[in-house]
This record gives sequence, structure tokens and C-alpha cells, in this order.
Amino acid sequence: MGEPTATSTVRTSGFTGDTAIALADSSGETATARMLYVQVTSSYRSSFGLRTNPGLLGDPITVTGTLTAYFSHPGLKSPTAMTAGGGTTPPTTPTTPPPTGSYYAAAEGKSGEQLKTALHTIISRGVTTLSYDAVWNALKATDQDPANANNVILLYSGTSRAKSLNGGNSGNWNREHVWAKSHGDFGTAAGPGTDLHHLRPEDVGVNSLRDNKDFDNGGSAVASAPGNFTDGDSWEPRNAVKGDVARMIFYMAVRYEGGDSWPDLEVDNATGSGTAPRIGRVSALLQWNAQDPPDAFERNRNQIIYASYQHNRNPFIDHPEWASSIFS
Ligand SMILES: [Ca+2]
Ligand SMILES: [Ca+2]
Repeated sequence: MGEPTATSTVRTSGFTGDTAIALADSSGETATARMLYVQVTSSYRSSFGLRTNPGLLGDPITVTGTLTAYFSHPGLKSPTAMTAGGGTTPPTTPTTPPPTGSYYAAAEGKSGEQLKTALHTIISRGVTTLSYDAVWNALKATDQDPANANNVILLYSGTSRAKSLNGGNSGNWNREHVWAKSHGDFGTAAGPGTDLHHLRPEDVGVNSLRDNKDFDNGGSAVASAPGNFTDGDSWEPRNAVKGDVARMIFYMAVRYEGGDSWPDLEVDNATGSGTAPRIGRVSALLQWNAQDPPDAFERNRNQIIYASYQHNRNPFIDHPEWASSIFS
């Protein structure tokens, strides 16, 4: 499609470099949100760089590699192969069927607001709520380091830290509310403030840096949590948990619809909404949901919460495609 120059800017003529190209499923695509930005490493530049080969614009190309963020946009860096011509079929991401076949039966065939309503009913039925104190031990199970059963993985910093170091002091980990509790002011009584689907272990210092900021791309690098960025009113988590964060926020917006005296939590497309029961920015969250699909760790924690604690699921981990149906 052209030469990406920024998150939402792709140059389609007058190419100035050979280092990056933007791909799309069809040569008529104009929306950068439906493009993949690919880094062209030095060995491929003479063959595929657009400054050297402007005539390749619109031609099919097959690129092999691992999806990651590039220009803060869904992308692929350090490709392991680039060849001219299209593949026979696009690589498909294996979709994991929900472990409980009937759990989502009432949502089947629905979309948009109807889907949201159906999912709200499904995930609000038969829920066990935890005390805030019980959250400590639950997180030691849901977020256990797969490589070390004595540790938990901290959400933003990615650090593996001893379960026994839970607490409120420097060097401890504590209970991060991914949906910041001031956004709706729901506190830590049994309810949204103790809902394991958005609670994660985090370093005390990193937790206070994230504070109650909304989520969005951009800002300065966070020295104590590599890969995270922040500015005055937003936080960008590291790439490996961008989708996790988005799906936790989407869950909260569907789970809490104003019943049981809790606020109606909703996503919006802003940052800095203060104490309103809102969190943004939905455009970044949808992008993150697409670029960081659920992995084994995230699916495992959803299953543990369902089987052992709350008995409800995060539908967006089982069906990440539902996010755009409801929130686009
Ligand atoms: Ca992830
Ligand atoms: Ca809601």
C-alpha cells in the first residue's frame, strides 16, 4: 500500500525510504487501521523497498515473521522471509473454542448492542464475589509464573516476583485495578473493585506511576517498566499485555451496566475523564485487542477464575472478535 511514516500515515507516492512497507488484504485499501506495517530489514531493501522499487506498489507480497507493534501500529519486525507474490491462503490464527460449549449459547448470532446485552446476562449470572483480602491468594493462582510456581508475573513490568512479596512497600507487589477504581469510584468492597477479571499483580511503584490514567498510545518510556509509556493522562502497556488490558476493560464495560448499585462502566474515546465511570481510549484498545491476541497465560487465567473463583468468564478472551462488534 505504501511506506508507513507514522501510526496512521502511509505515503503512497514520492517514497523516501526502503525500510518499511504497509500491506493490506486488497490493493484498494485506504484505511491504515486495516494495514500491517512491515519492517524491511537490510537484506530485503534492494528487492522490496519502495524508494528503490516504486513500481511494486499494489503488487502482492508474502512476508513471514512474528506479529508485533511497529510505529505503534499492528506490524511485523525482522521478517524471516519476504517473497514476491501472494500466498495461497492467508495464515489463519487458530481460534480456541470456549471450553464450555453452552456458556455463550444465548449470544450466538448476535452483534452490537444485542450481543452486549446477551453477554452481560451470561457473565453476571451465578457470580461469586470475593472480598478484597481474598484477592491476594486468588492472584497467586491466576497469575502464577508458568516457569516458577513460587512467583507471580507482574502485569506491566513483566517481572517474575515471589508470591510472598505481596504488600504495600517498595519492592512488593500489590493489587492493580486495571479499570482504575476512581473511574466510577467503586472502591474495594466486593464487586467491581474485587473482580479478578481486571485485577493483576503489579510492582507497588509501577502501580502508583500508572495511577488512574486512561489507556492510550504514546508518552515517555517508563524506566521501571520497560516497554511501557506514559504521559500526563494516559498509559501505554508493553506490547505483550496490550490485548490483555483491552480485553479486561471491555469485560468491565459489559459486566457492569448499572445494576446492583454499581456504576455503569463504559469505554469512551477520550483520556482524562476524571472520576466519571469511563475509560478510554477505545480506538487504542481495539487496536491492541487485534495486535495482541489471547495467549495461553491469559486463557489459563480466565479458566481459573471461571472454574475456581467467580464462575464467570471474560468473553473477549474466548471471542476477541466480539470486541469490535460491540465497541467499534
Ligand atoms: Ca497478551
Ligand atoms: Ca457498562
